[in-house]
Amino acid sequence: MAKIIDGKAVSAMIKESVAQQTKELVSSGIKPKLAVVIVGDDSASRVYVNNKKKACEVVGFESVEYALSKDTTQEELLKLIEKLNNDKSVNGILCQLPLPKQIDEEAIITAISPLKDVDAFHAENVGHIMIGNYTFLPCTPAGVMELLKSENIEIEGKNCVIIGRSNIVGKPMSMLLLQKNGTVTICHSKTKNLKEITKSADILVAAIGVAKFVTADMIKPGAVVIDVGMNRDENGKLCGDVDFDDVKQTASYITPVPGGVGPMTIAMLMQNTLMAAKKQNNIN
Ligand code: L34
Repeated sequence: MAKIIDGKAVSAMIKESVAQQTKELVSSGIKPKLAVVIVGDDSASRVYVNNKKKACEVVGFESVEYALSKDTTQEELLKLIEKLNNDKSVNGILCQLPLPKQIDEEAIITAISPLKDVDAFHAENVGHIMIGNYTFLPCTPAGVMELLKSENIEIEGKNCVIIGRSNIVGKPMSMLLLQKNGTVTICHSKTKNLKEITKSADILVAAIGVAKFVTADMIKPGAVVIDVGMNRDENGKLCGDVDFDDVKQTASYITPVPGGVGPMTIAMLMQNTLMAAKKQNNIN
C-alpha cells in the first residue's frame, strides 16, 4: 500500500517560508504584489484564481485581480498586460489559462515581461529552464519536484516517465527531472506501447487530462506515482489522471487529487512572486 504524499502540508511549509521572507521584505518597505488576470467565467479557473489570491494573503503579498469578460479582445488584453508591465508596483503577472478562443495564448504569454513572468511560460524563461540557469521555476513541475524532495525520493539514475507533453507541465517537467539526472521519457497520445513504457517507470508523472487514465496494470510495483490531473469523474467529483484506489495498492508513493500537486502549484507561484519582487528591487 502506497504512502500518500500530502501536498497540502508541503505547500503550507513552503508558504510559511515565503511568509517569513516576505516579513523581512515588508520591513524594508517592499510588499510583493501579484496581478492576477482571469478572462471569462470558467468555473475551474475561478476556483484556482481564488486559491491563488488566498495564498497571497496568507504569505503577506498584495494581490490585484483583473476579471475580464469572455468577449475581451486580444488587443484589450494586450493593453492591460502592457499597463501591468509598466506598473512598478506590480512584481508578478499571472494570466490564468485557458483563454477564450479569440485570444492567442502565445501572443499574451510573449507580451508579459519576462521579469514579471511568475508562471515561467515566456520563451525567454523556458529557454533558461532548458539551459538550467533559471530564476523562475515552472510552478506545477517545480511543485512536483518539491513533493519528491519532501519524501527524499531519489531521482538520479531513475526511470522517469511523464505522460503528457504540454508546455505548462510535460515539457518543463522533463527538464527538471533531467536536471536531477533522471532518465526521462515523455509519452503522449501518439506513443506506441504506452503500458510497456509506464511499467518501466520508477517515477511516473501523469499529466494527461483524462480522469482515472492510469490504472494499476500500468505501474511497476513500488513506483512513485505523481498525479497532475484535475478532472471530474462520472459523479462530478474532483479526481486526477490516476485511478487512485487501484494504483495505491501497487505504488510506493502516490499523490492525491485534491490535496496533492494543486496546492504545490500555488506554493511555487508564491515563491516565484517573492523572487520577482526581490530581483526587481536588486535584493540578492
Ligand atoms: N497561467 N494558468 C496559468 N498558470 C497556472 O499555474 C495554471 N494552472 C493550471 C491551469 N491554468 C493555469 C493552475 O494554476 C492548473 N492550475 C491549478 C491551480 C490550483 C489548483 C489546481 C490547478 C488547486 O488549487 N487544486 C486543488 C483543488 C481545487 C478545487 O477544489 O477545484 C487541489 O487540492 O488539488
